[in-house]
Amino acid sequence: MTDFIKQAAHVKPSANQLRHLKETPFYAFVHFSPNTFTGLEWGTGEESPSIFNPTELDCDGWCEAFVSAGMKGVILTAKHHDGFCLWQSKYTEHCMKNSPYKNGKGDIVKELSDACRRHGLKFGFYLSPWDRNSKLYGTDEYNEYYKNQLTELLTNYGDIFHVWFDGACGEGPNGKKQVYDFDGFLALIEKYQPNATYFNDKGIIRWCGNESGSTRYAEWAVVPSELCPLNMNIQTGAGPLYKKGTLDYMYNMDDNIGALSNILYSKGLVFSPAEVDMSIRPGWFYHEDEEPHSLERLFNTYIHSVGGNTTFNLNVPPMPNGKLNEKDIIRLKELGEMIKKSFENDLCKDAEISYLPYSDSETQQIIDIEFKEIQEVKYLELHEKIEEGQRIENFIVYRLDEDGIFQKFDEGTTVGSNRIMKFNPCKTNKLRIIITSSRDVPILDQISVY
Ligand code: FUL
Repeated sequence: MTDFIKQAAHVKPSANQLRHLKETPFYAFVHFSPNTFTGLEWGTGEESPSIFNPTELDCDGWCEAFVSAGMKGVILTAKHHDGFCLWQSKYTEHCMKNSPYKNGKGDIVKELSDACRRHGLKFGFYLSPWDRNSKLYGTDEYNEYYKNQLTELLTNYGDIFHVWFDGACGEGPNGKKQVYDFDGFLALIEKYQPNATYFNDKGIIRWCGNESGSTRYAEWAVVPSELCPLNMNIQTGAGPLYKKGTLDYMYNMDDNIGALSNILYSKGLVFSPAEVDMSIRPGWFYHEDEEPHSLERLFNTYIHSVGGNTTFNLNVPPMPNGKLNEKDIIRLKELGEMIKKSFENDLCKDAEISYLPYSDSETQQIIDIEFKEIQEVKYLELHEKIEEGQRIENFIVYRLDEDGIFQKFDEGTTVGSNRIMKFNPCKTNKLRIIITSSRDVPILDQISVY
């Protein structure tokens, strides 16, 4: 048993996963397609390309708004379930070739990827495997069609940081469903963009299980391999073990996905961090009658995702004219300012930090943070040295009160790549963190207090 726990503590991220967690904790999703013009969320595939005409397309404006929120990348729906391609695909007429935009010569993927580079943002794309337009859908030829499109996107638009595979698999125009050749799709990413991560509901970057920004009470990046068979293929070469349906409860609902009780009887472990995806408005696509979510909701989601050992993919849908709505632009700016203001003054810069043993076990530890004078503390931010694996299971936070007694005032579970604790603000000159349980010697490479 102790060997198993130690093994779990040493399951490590790949270089791509590490880069993803560190360099792009927060990025934008952009849902843009004929749905933007019809008001649907799932297009039928029968929409005429002539309706897609964003006459005032402003990709630079999108990027400025994303940068103002502190985002580091953008994922564009290059093709949603309706099958319409936002670039000049050689393999279908259901694409920009037949849109009035720039007289059929437009390429939104190019315009956005170029704008991203101008604004220092990484670029990635969503390519829906489910295609309600392609007549090939439901046959082996569809997989070839999809691979051809994937190749176009992987080879014509510079570096791609993240590829987003939607798990949806509905019926195509001929009523058939498709068996996706995921191994073939992933081989193309390995070949053309070996530094890219990919999102799949059971992949290298795993779905958090909901689309509302809810996060888990404890988020482990080390989870049973049965949950993430694609990841296991890449890391160990073993065959998929997942049988659809068997693990859905744990995958979608379990609040403590990587807890010992959940991993102990697994068939192996993989490193597979979660991504939280939600939209700034109720819909994924723009609808005139919808409003952006409150700043408070977005900020809290940021704290619980970026500060909860996951990445945050926040969708901001452009309007039919190709611009972002002014209310969304303002909300993004407010969010960026709130993040900046909350985390700009790290009180640890002038503090003394000391590490003491808590017990005979080196997996338990006391960390004392002593400030030069009494400070109001609002947030604690911890980063495990995640390249060595995820270890911390539980910790407690105390503050020294006016009588010189340590009072417990918060507690946490997992830390992982980043854990932000939001406190009821309190005044103290000393904080004590006790790591009460860790799967191996805890290694923190950043401690900040704000
Ligand atoms: C889902 C899709 O069906 C939605 O339309 C949206 O794209 C969301 C991000 O993923 O599976």
